[in-house]
Amino acid sequence: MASKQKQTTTVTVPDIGDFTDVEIIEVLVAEGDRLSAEDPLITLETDKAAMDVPSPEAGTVKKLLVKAGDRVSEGSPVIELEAEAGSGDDQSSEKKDEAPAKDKSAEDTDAAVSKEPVEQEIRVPDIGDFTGVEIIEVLVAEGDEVEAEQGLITLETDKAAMDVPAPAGGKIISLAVKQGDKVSEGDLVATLLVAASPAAAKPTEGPATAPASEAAAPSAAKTVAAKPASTAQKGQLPPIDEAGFAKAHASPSVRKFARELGVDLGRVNGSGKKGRVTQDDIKAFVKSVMSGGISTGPALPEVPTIDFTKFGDIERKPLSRIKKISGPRLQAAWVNLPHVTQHDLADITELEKTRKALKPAAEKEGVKLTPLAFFVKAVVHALKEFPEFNASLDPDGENLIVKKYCHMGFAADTPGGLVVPVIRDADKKGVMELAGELSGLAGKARDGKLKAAEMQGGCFTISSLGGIGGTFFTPIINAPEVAILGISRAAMQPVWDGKEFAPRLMLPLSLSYDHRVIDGAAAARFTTFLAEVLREVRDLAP
Ligand code: CAO
Repeated sequence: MASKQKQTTTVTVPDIGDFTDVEIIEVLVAEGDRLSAEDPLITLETDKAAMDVPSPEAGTVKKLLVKAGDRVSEGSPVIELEAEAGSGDDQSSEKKDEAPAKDKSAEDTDAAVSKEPVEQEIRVPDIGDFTGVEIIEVLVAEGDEVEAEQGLITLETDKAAMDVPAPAGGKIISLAVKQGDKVSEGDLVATLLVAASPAAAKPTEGPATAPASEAAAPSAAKTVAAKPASTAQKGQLPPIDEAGFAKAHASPSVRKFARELGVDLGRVNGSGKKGRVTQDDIKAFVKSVMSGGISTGPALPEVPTIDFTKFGDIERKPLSRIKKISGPRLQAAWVNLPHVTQHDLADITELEKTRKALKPAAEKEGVKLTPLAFFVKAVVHALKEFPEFNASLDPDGENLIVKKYCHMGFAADTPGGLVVPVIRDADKKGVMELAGELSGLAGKARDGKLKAAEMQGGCFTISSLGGIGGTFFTPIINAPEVAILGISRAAMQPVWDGKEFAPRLMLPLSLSYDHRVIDGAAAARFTTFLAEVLREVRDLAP
């Protein structure tokens, strides 16, 4: 045994992706604390994620080099750690020895499986409630060598197309179907001569949950139900939702572990301090999914992957960082919230006169008074009148969380993509102050200088394309908000006043709302009220 010798090392912030200057929201240790390897030291929070920095080895905290509120980047010192060199080394070498030993035994188990090629009948797997489903394409021919998971036939229902893949690598010795045939679960597709490789032999091992009779069946001529490639199965891990993964509270090593297993961290309940996800939580999650204990819901049908180079020259341009972050969020909102959009027109003829009259005075104050400031103020009034629009649904869908504050988000178009700065306490501000904040935040957004806090806490979002053009559109709700107002370009229109057509400046409004929370009647009342406030320039004083 090595003699225990004290050794002081400085623990620094590891690679935390593209983030710099990240705030420490919590320091989890104190000087003198004894730590085990992987114990969390500090929690960092970006606008996208909270993450812990763990101790790389066991030891005692000799000196704390940071405090809550400090900002750090990769390489910033966190603590001085007095490690016991002997014990630390022993531990890591033990760990190193352990892993390969496990791999080795796994290989040995695989290698011990039968060396004889075996015939497998491949049958149509569980395809839900569908029967008599048409085979629109046969992707292989008799005599073809196929790899595990390679598609054999494509089925098409009125809802989805799906492939039936080979459960193992091998040679197709006979095909039982042809294009145009109609098949149901259990129908024979093909017979496969499975090569005697460990991978090919895997199905004969049987999953732990397989019925005893199946697990004990002889390996020759075994019937295997293949999995359709594009439908979700019980016992199949759900795809990773990047936004949820990024937000999950876990250390870098746990994140890495989750990635290796393909686990969506956002779905795992953390049992650690403050809900931190641990390696054991991930293992428990995987076990639970595999045994069918956690339902992962149906997978979305996939968009076909196309090799565009077959049709002409292409250029591959990476998406901006903002687009990579906002894309999954927009998609999550689109697929999780039942959107309905209510359209209306508001007469802003008088409002525009008021704005034009006030504009020179505003300019003297250095403020650009655009119509948007009035729209924000009018929406604030509508939110006060209809508080269920200033709310979010509980994640379990049981309660509505109505907010007593009113922070207004607005979509801003920037060279990097769409961002949503938030005006705090918009209900406590006049039109002139709102105009100042709008242009200040929009300028910062365009320069990429918005702070995370300036994009958080929004209650409702306005997306104005009025400066650009268009009539109506369907904005996507900035979930977990429950509604968003899209505003298009105002235009002069002839409006019947009871006696004649009068030229009026009409503003197109498009209110998308979460139909789980808001009824159509409430949405129509909201836009009608909003149009009235705008028409009468009611309570819109500067
Ligand atoms: N109708 C007619 N004219 C309008 C208008 C409307 N609804 N809204 C703005 N305008 C006019 C303004 O009056 C201004 O003209 P003047 O200079 O003559 O006064 C001009 O259009 C330009 O306004 P702006 O765009 O500079 O300022 P804004 O306050 O209206 O908007 C901001 C600021 C940040 C919202 C805007 O620049 C922006 O980024 N819009 C895009 C938002 C977006 O991408 N939404 C889609 C998201 S997907 O849901």
